[in-house]
This record gives sequence, C-alpha cells and structure tokens, in this order.
Amino acid sequence: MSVWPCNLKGATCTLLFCLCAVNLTLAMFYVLLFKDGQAFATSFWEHLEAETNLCPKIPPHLVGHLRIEFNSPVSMEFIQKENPEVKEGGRWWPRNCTARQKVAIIIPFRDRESHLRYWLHYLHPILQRQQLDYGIYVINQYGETTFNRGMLMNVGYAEARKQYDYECFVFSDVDIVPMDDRNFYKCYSQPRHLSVALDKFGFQLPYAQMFGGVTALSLKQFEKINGYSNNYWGWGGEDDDVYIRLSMRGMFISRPDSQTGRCRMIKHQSESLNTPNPKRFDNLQLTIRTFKSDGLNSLQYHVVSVEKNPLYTNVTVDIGRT
Ligand SMILES: [Mn+2]
Repeated sequence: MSVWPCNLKGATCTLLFCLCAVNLTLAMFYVLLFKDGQAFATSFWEHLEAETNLCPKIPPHLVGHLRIEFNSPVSMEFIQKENPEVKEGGRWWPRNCTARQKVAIIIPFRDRESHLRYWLHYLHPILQRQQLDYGIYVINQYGETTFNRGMLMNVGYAEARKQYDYECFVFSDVDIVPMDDRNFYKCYSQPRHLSVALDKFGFQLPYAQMFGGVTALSLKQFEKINGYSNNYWGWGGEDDDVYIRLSMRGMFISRPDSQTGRCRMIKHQSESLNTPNPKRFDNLQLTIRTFKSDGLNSLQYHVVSVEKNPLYTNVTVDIGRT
C-alpha cells in the first residue's frame, strides 16, 4: 500500500499533486493578503452585500428646502474640507449601499471660477445625500471662439463615458443651484427638466416647452435624440432644439413640482463671446430635418487636457469655430 494518497501512477499523479500545490498556494496568498481568515470572510461578505444591497428608494438623509446664497465666496480648499469623501476627479459613491444610478454631471464652462466654487460647495453635499454614484465633469471651451453650449454637452457625454460606465447624464449650467435636495439629479423614464422654477423668472416656468438650465437624460434617451445640435454658436436655441428632438422621438418632459423644483441662479453680465445667436430661430426651423445627422454622430473636437482635480474633472476642449 502506498503512503501517497494517490493510487495512480506517473503523469496523472504529478498533475494531481500540482493542482493541490496551486490550490494551497492560493489559499495562503489570500490569508496573508487579508491578514486572517476572519477579515477575508468579512470583506468577501461586504462585497457580496454591496452587490445586492441597493440604496433605499428614498434616501434617508435628505433635508428638503435649502438656504442658498451667493454673497460669501468659498475657496476650493474649504469645499474640499467640507467633502472629505469626494475622490479625485470629483467622484463619490455611497459606501454602505449600492447606488441606484451612475450619474455623470456635465457642466459647460468658460471663465466662471467663482460660479463653479458656489456650485461645488452646494452640489457636492446634495448629491451625496441623494446617494448617487456620481462624477463631476467641467467642460471648458478652449480659446476665444464663440461659446457653443450644445457641443460642450456632447463632448461631456463622450468624455464621461470614457471614464466610467455612467447610465445617466445631468447637464447643468454652472450658475444654477437647486433649493431643495428632493429635486433628484438622476434619470427618469422620460427626459427630466430639473430647473423648473428659477428665481430669475419669479419661480415660474416661462413656457411649457422649456428644457434649459438643468436637465437629465439617460444614456438611451440621449442616444435616441442624437445628443445636442453642434450648430448653435452663441447664446440660446440649443435647448429648444433638444425639445424638438425629444418630441420627434416620442418622448415628453418629466418635471418635479414647482416647489421642489425651485432653483437659484447667480446674477451675472452677459458675455461678449456668448451674445444671443441671431441664427437660432432659423436653425430651429431646420431641426426636424437635420437632427439625425447633426449631433453625437457628427461631433468633432480635440481634447486639450483632462485634469482630475480634487473636486471635479476638468476637460479643456478645442471645438473649433462657427
Ligand atoms: Mn447664466
């Protein structure tokens, strides 16, 4: 009788022995890596739990109405101290449960540092209370060419998708802050308009088709409309263009009620490189015919830099000129 727990001979026995050795080495490796079996079991269990443990439908730490003011400037260092859990590039996700949505927040931008600081100061805590798995993407238009908000949104969408598998995209102006944390920065079964009651307009919706300021579209919804038009240079029109796109695709606008949807806007002068676009009314006449070929599928740009700052990812982009 053999001492070796293997009655087989030659190659088969060697193979079996090797398999046992590999198995044992792996087990040792895990034990060393996780210090002891207990810690390993715990971390494994936590992982399994996170997979199944979705965050509650109604986030538990919401506070409702918020006091929003723009009269005492805040520094980036201060905002960082206020939000110690925010990771490089402006990323955050809940630690005790799995977020229900992965949301990229896209902010078209140029030369509005002070507005951005207010936005980050107010929005980071709100988005955390909403228990979203989110990232902030500031899309900074390079150079001195006329501003193109729609195209910057498209770039934000494309660049955010390269970073993480986001399923929802919130497009926000840098100067709009919600006054209620029950106004969720997430996606719904229909495209969502979030900034429905701006202080600037006496907390009223100026017109029913309005789809500017802050909006949320799922990946599917945004693909369905071919994104924003790339052809609106200067102020205005690109938001009404999106409204035409989504109604052409059989979708409608979802909104919070006018109380929950209250927002404040930072007062500012109009800029010389973003004056009202005189062609916007003509463009809007063409949208029905052009939207299938003008948008995400015709987007061309050159990324100048991608910087992962402590509170947001900054994408500087050359989008050319009109
Ligand atoms: Mn503005």
